[in-house]
Amino acid sequence: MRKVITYGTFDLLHYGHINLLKRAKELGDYLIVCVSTDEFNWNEKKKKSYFTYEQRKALLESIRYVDLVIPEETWEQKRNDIHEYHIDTFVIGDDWKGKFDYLKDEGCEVIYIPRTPEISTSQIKAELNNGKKE
Ligand code: C2G
Repeated sequence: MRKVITYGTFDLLHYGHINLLKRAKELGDYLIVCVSTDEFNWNEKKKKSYFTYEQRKALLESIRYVDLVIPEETWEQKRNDIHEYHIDTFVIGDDWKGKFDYLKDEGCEVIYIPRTPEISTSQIKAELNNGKKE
């Protein structure tokens, strides 16, 4: 069984996230999504997500491509996760291109998937705040 893992905040879940998860699942048989906790989001990414960790976890667990959702609490946990969950492939959007190549040293394939253009959580928030979209 080929196991795939990906990491992210996945706030205000949108079709860009779904495209990523669909393509990640196509690379294996079992997809683990490591979703950033509220503390990690704020302390490490200066992001305050609209939905809490528990809400974002529940949303991700409802997606047909996703087999398991676990918390992302540190940048460093990826190495350990790969061994603990016997991961074959690490996947993430190409906005992170090159940033996680070191995971190949752990015997894991690293794949950067093109982001879905024209959609992002920050853009959704901005357009709602500016009244561009009802
Ligand atoms: N994504 C995408 N297309 C978009 C928006 C997001 O493909 N239009 C992808 C991102 O590239 C990422 C995933 O969806 O692979 C989740 O996006 P974010 O929630 O923005 O994740 P991020 O804040 O980049 O956190 O340790 C890694 C970090 O936790 C990644």
